[in-house]
Amino acid sequence: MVTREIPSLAALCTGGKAEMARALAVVEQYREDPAVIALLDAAWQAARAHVVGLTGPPGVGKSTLINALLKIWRGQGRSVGVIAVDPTSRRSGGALLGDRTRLAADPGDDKIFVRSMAARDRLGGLAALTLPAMVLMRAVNDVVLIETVGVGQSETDVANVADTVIFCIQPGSGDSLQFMKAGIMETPHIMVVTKFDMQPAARRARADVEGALGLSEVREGEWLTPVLGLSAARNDGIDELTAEVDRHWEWLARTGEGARARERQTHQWLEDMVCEQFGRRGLARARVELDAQTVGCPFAGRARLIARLEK
Ligand SMILES: Nc1nc2c(ncn2[C@@H]2O[C@H](COP(=O)(O)OP(=O)(O)OP(=O)(O)O)[C@@H](O)[C@H]2O)c(=O)[nH]1
Ligand SMILES: [Mg+2]
Repeated sequence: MVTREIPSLAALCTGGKAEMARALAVVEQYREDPAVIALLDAAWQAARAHVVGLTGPPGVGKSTLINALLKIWRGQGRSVGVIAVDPTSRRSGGALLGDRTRLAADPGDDKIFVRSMAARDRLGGLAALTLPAMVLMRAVNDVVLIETVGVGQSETDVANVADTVIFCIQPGSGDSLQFMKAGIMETPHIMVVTKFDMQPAARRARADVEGALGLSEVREGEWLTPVLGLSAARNDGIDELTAEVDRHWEWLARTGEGARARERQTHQWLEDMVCEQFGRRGLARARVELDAQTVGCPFAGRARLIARLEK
């Protein structure tokens, strides 16, 4: 049991890792508490971090890459929150902190906060706590990194919570590429071919990805997905990746697409939630309100919607 004392946003911003851990525990346990909802909406409005999603099949090198990214971001003085969504938890019944992430983060560094969480059926695979955790970490850190594993559904999920989606592909594996070609997967903002020290398979993989991306039409003013090759194990090409991540963030701000995308995401999240709990008919009943709830206070809006639909 965690104490029900709900931290304020100010306390969260100054309280370091201990306060964040406590806040996440409280949010998880007392999700429908009005004070929790108020905290989440306050954090929502205080959004400051760039939310980066990192996804790719098992073993592609995500954890190794995250370690390399953390080194660079910390070197730049940025604080980073990491959320690792663990797909194996369905069997084991719960994710242990860092049990799959294997991050080499210095535990004494108060500017790196890592939280691993179980993927449940909620939100189509993303952990039910992922969105609230992201919102809290986004109000406190400079960068929030969300790692998900898999091919297909989880890419779509992470695209729904991240500003920038990085998709990792492994030399010699054609699977993920098939999803892209078939249009099952949304085009990520940055494509990365990992283990680029594995020549020539890595070069071939990059050429394949470039070929697959060439199939989709790019319109004037749209973001052109770069395809990078890097070796996280050799710390080679990571600077180029962080530069592209920053470039995408600037593009989102410059074009206004960042704010529009966040609004679409909120709408989608509320819609998924209503549909999951109340079905298509519930969704039809909630449609008008849903549109009004997408801005401002989505957590309070969600609670109001649920209360009304349960009547
Ligand atoms: N040659 C080479 N091997 C790498 C590189 N990066 C990671 N690996 C190896 O690939 C394997 C998987 O790396 P991880 O970073 O654990 O991959 P992951 O995507 O986090 O894996 P899961 O968490 O199981 O999904 C390990 O044996 C790494 O040592 C790289 O740049 N080059
Ligand atoms: Mg991993």
